[in-house]
Amino acid sequence: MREGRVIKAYNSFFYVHTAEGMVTCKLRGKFKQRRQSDAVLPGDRVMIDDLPDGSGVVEERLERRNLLRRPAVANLDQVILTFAAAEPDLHPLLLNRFLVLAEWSGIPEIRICVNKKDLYDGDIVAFLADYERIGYPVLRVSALQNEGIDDLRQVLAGRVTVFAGPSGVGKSSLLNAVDPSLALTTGSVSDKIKRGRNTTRVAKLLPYAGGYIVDTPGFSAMDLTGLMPEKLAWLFPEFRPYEGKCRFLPCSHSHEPDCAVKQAVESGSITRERYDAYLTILDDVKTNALQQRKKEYK
Ligand SMILES: Nc1nc2c(ncn2[C@@H]2O[C@H](COP(=O)(O)OP(=O)(O)OP(=O)(O)O)[C@@H](O)[C@H]2O)c(=O)[nH]1
Ligand SMILES: [Mg+2]
Ligand SMILES: [Zn+2]
Repeated sequence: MREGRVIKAYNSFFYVHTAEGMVTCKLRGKFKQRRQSDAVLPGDRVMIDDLPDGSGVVEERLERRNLLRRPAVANLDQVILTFAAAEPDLHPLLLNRFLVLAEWSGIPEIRICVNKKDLYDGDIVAFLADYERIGYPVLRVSALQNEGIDDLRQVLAGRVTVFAGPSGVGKSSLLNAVDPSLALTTGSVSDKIKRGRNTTRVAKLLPYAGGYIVDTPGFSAMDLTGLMPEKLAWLFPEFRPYEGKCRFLPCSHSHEPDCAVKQAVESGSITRERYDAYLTILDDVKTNALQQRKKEYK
């Protein structure tokens, strides 16, 4: 047996990248007893057996470090949340939903990348300085003018990175700028709206500089189904120092008096924007949890 990494799943074939090259594999029967759709995913590290015809069989899946659910990709080192300075505009609430999703997925490094710098005069989205202070590095780039692309190459080398963000922000364009041989399909925003679908559809790992890149289809609705409301505050890293310091325990940091998080908002150590995003997302997550329970009750 030898080790490899699944870079793409298509029909019932799994394309496994090994030290000796690419092997097209089928899954061993035992995987089919589980729900096959998530038994083995792109990004999974697997043990394969070679068959005489040059194809292979996936015998084992090694332990997963983390999992992004939509699109499903395992074992990521970092996520680059990509937005545009304009067309489409960057909305803080959307950014915050992506940040929560990335934190929840357990991806160790989270970066923000603002593309289409060329469409924006002056200080590119100054409010992002607040996010840098929290610990999310921000890259300001333009795929069109080839600006900041070297910085991007540097953070991609040797790591498994997923690009996520709304449709039309230029994720595929940026990756083509990083490495033209990737030759990803891009499209104009208006074309996409007309066709009602995204340009990028299946998640696959693209080998790049000793690591891998995953281009994902843009999505606008973040799926936080299954997230427990009481877990949400932990997904805001700058709230963590106040954990356990409120008068009421547990505290949802919304209506309770003597709340350490609310005091931090008053004193300015937590921004109003992040706190408001927290309250909005908390409401959504509570509604989700309630609907989930109703479903189970039926
Ligand atoms: N002005 C400007 N336009 C850009 C830039 N980067 C990409 N675009 C344009 O933005 C549109 C969308 O680009 P894509 O790369 O397809 O966007 P995407 O994020 O991959 O979209 P999905 O695959 O649907 O999620 C295309 O028309 C690109 O030409 C940029 O830096 N500046
Ligand atoms: Mg794309
Ligand atoms: Zn509190």
